[in-house]
Amino acid sequence: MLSPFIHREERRRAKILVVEDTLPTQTMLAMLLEKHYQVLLASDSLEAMRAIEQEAPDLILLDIGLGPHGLSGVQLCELLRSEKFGLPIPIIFMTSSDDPETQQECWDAGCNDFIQKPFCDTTLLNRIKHQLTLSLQQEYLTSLAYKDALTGLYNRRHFEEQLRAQIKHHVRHKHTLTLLMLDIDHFKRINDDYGHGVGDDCLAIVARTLQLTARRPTDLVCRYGGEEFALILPETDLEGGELIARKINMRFSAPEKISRGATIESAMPKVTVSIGVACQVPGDTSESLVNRADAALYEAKQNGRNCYSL
Ligand code: GH3
Ligand code: MG
Ligand code: MG
Ligand code: MG
Ligand code: MG
Repeated sequence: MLSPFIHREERRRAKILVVEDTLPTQTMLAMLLEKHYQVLLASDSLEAMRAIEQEAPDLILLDIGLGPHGLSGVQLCELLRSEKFGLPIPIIFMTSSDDPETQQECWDAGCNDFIQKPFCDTTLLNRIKHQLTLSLQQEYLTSLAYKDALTGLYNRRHFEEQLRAQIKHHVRHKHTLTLLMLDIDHFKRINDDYGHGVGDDCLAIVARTLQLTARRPTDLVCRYGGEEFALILPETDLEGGELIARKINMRFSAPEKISRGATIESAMPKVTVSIGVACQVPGDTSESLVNRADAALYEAKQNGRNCYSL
């Protein structure tokens, strides 16, 4: 059963990148695909990389032999599937080769399907459609596994995976990462006084406010549990983490002074938060870092709430 999300996505015209060095074949494919999709064309690996970075295609139709310049189709596919790029979109090879070894190389490089030339138009179109459907289903299942439905934030599973990966990355590059653990103050009272519906609305507004405060593209805001949130701030030292914590506290404690809409709405009950800030030190694991941020959060609660602690 597909979700409504998939039907909505399907209405958008998907972008297909055709990587083909033989001009007549390229033109023929473009004419066939343009009836159903947005078509991007590339004649070699360099043009293909540029199109991938600038246009974010939904699927790649890839020729094996790409002329004398740049990478072959198989090399390009390997590169796109490497850890560095990790491109998740479907790749379909097209080639006239009927050599089993060559075909095996394509599968080993990480393609999703393989079509031998000359191909039947109907089958090509249906295979593309099939791969696009699979990738939308995959995207939907991933969002179910890693996102929180109420706030739209990433969930604890994603937080834990990302924190482990980020700690490794920061150790390798000798950079600093800061973690904020945040808990809404006396949230039980909000539920008791206003009902769970209003409580849920508060959680969504808090989530949005956190996203508007930690604005770097690499910052990661997660719902850690019930009314607890976690912010991973890459390339950020303790001072930078403190600055974000102070901004968050300010947005919740003095909403009327804040412009640009990033505030708790006036009709909602007043919400404040307590925050624990911890900076990665040598030898840290994700558990030890979370424990220190948690201890700092506990201290902020002890210090009277609506504040942060280091
Ligand atoms: P403190 O300042 O010490 O953190 O007090 P508190 O009342 O926030 O702490 P406590 O942990 O006792 O209460 C958390 C409350 O959060 C209780 C729980 O019902 C509520 N809660 C957790 N998840 C949700 C949710 O998804 N929706 C709503 N409405 N409430 C939730
Ligand atoms: Mg060719
Ligand atoms: Mg709590
Ligand atoms: Mg509690
Ligand atoms: Mg609380």
